[in-house]
Amino acid sequence: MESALTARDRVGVQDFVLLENFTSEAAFIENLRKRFKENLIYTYIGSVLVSVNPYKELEIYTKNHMERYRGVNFYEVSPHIYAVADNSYRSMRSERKDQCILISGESGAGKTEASKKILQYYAVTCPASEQVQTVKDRLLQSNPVLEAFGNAKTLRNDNSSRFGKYMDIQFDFKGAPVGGHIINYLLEKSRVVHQNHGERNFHIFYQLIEGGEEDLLRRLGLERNPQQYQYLVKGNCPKVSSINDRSDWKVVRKALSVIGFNEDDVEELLNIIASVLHLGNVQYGGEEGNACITSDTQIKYLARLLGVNGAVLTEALTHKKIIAKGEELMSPLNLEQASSARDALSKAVYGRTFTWLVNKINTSLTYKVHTHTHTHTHTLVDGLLSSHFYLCCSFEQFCINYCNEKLQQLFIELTLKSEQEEYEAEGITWEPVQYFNNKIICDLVEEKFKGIISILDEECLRPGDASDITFLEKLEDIVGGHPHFVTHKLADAKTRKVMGRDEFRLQHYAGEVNYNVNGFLDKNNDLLFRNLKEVMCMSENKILTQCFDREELSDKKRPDTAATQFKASLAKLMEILMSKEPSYVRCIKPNDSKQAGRFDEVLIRHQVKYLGLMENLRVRRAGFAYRRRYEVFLQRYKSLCPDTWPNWQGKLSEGVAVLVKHLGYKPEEYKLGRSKIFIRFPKTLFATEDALETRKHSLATKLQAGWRGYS
Ligand code: AOV
Repeated sequence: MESALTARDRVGVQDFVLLENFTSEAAFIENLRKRFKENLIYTYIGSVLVSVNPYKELEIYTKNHMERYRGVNFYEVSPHIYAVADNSYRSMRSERKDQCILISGESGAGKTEASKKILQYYAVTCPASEQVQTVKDRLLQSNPVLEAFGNAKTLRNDNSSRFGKYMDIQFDFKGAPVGGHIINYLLEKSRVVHQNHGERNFHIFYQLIEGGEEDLLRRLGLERNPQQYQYLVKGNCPKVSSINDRSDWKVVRKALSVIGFNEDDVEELLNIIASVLHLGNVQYGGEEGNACITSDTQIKYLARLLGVNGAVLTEALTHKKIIAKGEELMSPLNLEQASSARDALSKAVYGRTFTWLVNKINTSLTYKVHTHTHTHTHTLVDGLLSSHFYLCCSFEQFCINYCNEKLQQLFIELTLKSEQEEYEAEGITWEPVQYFNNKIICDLVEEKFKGIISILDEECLRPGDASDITFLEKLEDIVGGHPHFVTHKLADAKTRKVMGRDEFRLQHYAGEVNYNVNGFLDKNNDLLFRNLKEVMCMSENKILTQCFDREELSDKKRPDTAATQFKASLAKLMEILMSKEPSYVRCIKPNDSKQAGRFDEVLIRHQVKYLGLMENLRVRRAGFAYRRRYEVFLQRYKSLCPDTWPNWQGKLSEGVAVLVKHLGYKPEEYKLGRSKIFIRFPKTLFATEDALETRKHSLATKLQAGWRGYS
């Protein structure tokens, strides 16, 4: 039998708080490596779960595994995503407090998979009536639909979510899931019209083209060849070995019907998807710089599929309506303006349809019976800080990194808060911990009037010569002196070498990121020419009539900019999360080549840093490495003391006191709280674990000897 000591040598510790040298990043990574080699992809930092993507199917998600984690304490079984799901569920039921599970990590680290595992766990283990079964099915089936429309193949992940997602599941008093709600954030709309080399557009386009039935494609005017479509050829990557578009199409079609989409809904939805492809193929030519559409083939399809007038659409795709001296005039667009108007329309149509889709799913998940409910929330905010810091980031990445900065702030605040609360609840003196508060960076981005978003908005609203470069200059004027901000002009000679003149650099909590201001104004404005909006408002497509509201045309007020909308939705998200009890899953990507078994230390060290794991561990270890409820501690170790074995009759806390005294714990090594024992150093606990192992070993030997005696 392997002793506890050698097992620990081989597979590492299952909770980082038990690392002797807990401030050493090298020791942290070594522990992760040992476990990864043994296919132990999960490790705790206290109650935070760290997960390393194995890039291969592991036999750890069976029904048996689910059963093993049901109702079991965190530390009795090896770390697992099911333990987090189960604990969170039980806290919700026993403490009647809303819960949330926050899953973070960079692209391809395993967030989506983690959230699916949690959903599956609930689908299998929670009680179910017939009505509940429908909700469970719909919750599960919402995934393939959202993935078809919101995920795409990127260089970093073949199935990358290109939007942030927050999912809420409501449970009734019996603990059965009875409803759900999804909020989507910041879909990467630019992907609809452009993809980088080696990347694809959203899956649904390829699924439809590869899997769509013959007469469906005929009706939509589509050919079964993605290479025919301008919006699908930019990345030069129509096929992906890990993706089967044809079979995924079937899955999505089925999922749509489970969720409650009728044939009409599906038809209108596909009309839109096909329209976007036709729009992409609208080509411009023209004399004297005025754009005109070279062939009306696409317009004919568009008119039919969108239910709009072809001539009006053609005009809107080549002209801009301006109001001069109270009169409306149509001013022709040049080639470049016309192409960008067309692309803006495609992005708007796709983006709004996606939001419609999410709302439609939400309607199907709406909880209809009014009884007392407890909400259990899962949050997945996708696309954490790019690990390629040297690459220059765009407006979208700026928003995502701002979101990560906020989530990190929440994480630090809540971890510290819960530590502090636990110490107080247990009557143990709290020892304050020093940590980096990233509020200063959040303020730099979001502060009213003086923050980057405000400055950007102001440039977007300013008539005249406002441009991306004037925005950069304004930044230099207003936040130039901020310790976390620098530009080429303001930088020292060394930094200047790695910065372009059209970039600014933010010192995020996790590292430095350069942002190229190119496109910031346009993307933040996110404007659609008025006449294109008018055409869409006239559409007879039932989905588009819900997406383009006529009121938008009469509204004189400018809609909020993209960054301001995002800031508001983030503030709302933070408020929701603050009101719940959080659990955390921190996902790590082991290598950039999506390979099983490869542990790329540089890449991992980087993630450990920007996920703030060392900081997290430091906070968790500030006082005591280990804490357990009295009954759990006593149950596990009572055999080591004759006075507590086999049945301790008195108070639990007294039993534990007797036990640790017998084990020779020194007063500075532990503290007894109201319901838990706190142990300061891992070595104390290891000595006890080893004693337990030795006892089991000698018992087993005795038993064997006895057995032989009888035979
Ligand atoms: P992400 O959600 O974190 O990226 P995913 O959850 O999509 O990453 O994971 C990427 C790929 O890694 C999956 O498609 C699986 O092939 C594999 N994978 C992840 N977790 C596991 C696991 N537990 N077991 C086996 N394979 C796994 V993004 O959505 O890009 O930010 O935007």
